[in-house]
Amino acid sequence: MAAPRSASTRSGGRAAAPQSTGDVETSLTRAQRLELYYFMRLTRSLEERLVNLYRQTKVVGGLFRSLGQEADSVGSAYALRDGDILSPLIRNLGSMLVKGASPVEILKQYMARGDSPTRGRELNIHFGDTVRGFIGQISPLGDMVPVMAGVTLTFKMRGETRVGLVYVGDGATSTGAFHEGMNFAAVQRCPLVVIIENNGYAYSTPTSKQTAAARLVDKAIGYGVPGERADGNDVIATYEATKRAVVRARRGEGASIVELMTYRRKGHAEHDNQSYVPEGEGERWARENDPIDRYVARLGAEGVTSAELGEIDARVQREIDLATDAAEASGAPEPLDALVGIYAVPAVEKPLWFREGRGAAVAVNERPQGWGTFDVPVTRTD
Ligand SMILES: Cc1ncc(C[n+]2csc(CCOP(=O)(O)OP(=O)(O)O)c2C)c(N)n1
Ligand SMILES: [Mg+2]
Repeated sequence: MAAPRSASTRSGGRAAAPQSTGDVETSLTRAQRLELYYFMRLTRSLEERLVNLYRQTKVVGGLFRSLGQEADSVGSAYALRDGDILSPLIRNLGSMLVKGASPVEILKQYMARGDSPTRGRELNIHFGDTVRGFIGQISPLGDMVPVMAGVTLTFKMRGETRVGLVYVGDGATSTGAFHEGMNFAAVQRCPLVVIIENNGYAYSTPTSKQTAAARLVDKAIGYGVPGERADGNDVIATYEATKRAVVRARRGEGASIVELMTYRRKGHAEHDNQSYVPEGEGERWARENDPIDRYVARLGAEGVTSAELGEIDARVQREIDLATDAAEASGAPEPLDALVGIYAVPAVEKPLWFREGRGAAVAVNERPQGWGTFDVPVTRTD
């Protein structure tokens, strides 16, 4: 049965879910349909703000856009409920917003501020929150599949009805890690939904040049799990396909693959000029298959007025402006922050056996006192 969404995780709360009528509940209330629009618009506008900040050199690190893929992130994450865990990738800002990440923490994180989630110590996209249910991603492609197989095996062993969802790109499906994690999740019947975001490219490599499989969803057959392919630029179709897989997982029916067909309209990151993309391809997708334009047309046909959508747009702009002001006003990290929240305090750790009696190398060579990164007095033993 679909649980009501908690109102606790974000400003304005979450729209209440419809009551389940039994089997797989995929229908959405009007408020929820508007909320999907809000999250897609928020994703796009927040990324546009990040591009402005990037061009002012205020973003630390690269910037990966999900332009044209907002429906796949938002629609799939929306199929989860509180307590479920989602493992995002570089193009899943929308999924993180659905799971409760706020614009201000995202802007602070991208600007590497001292009061950002990782205090400026990690790559801008590498942060998570296990309470709200999105875990920090790591860069090696495919590696989050075995990690999430483990996370969801824990749910199963504890007898919890929680579900995990992991995103992989078309490129990541060709890694060994994807195969091992997928096979493990399948045979252990882990409550895991594996979303393949097929956006046509892995960096500069078109999908047809990195795999001979015509349909990535067909890989599900080899793993012995259900697979479904959906239009990733249709937020409702994405939500419904993911929801079916989530419900199966929650019922104890194990892992599934959902392939979402979409298109990466920008380069791999902001620095990539897409010289390898055939002329006019991106423009055609923008013109004919923009997920937000398509959804606006659909909502219009369902009786949502442009004034209602305009109100949501204005709310999104207000939230992003306030968040930008707060992020700009917060300061750079303090050097000592580098030593907070780590597993060991190097200066007071017992030296490794082969260094015993010789003093820790860090005390001798690597961290002169003048750097000011120690708050613990260092005692030389030699
Ligand atoms: C194992 C591994 N190989 C290569 C890379 C470098 N790399 C980072 S993103 C990327 C392309 C990923 O393509 P895809 O999986 O289709 O995801 P998309 O960027 O299209 O969302 C590559 C090759 C990496 N991070 N990890
Ligand atoms: Mg790709």
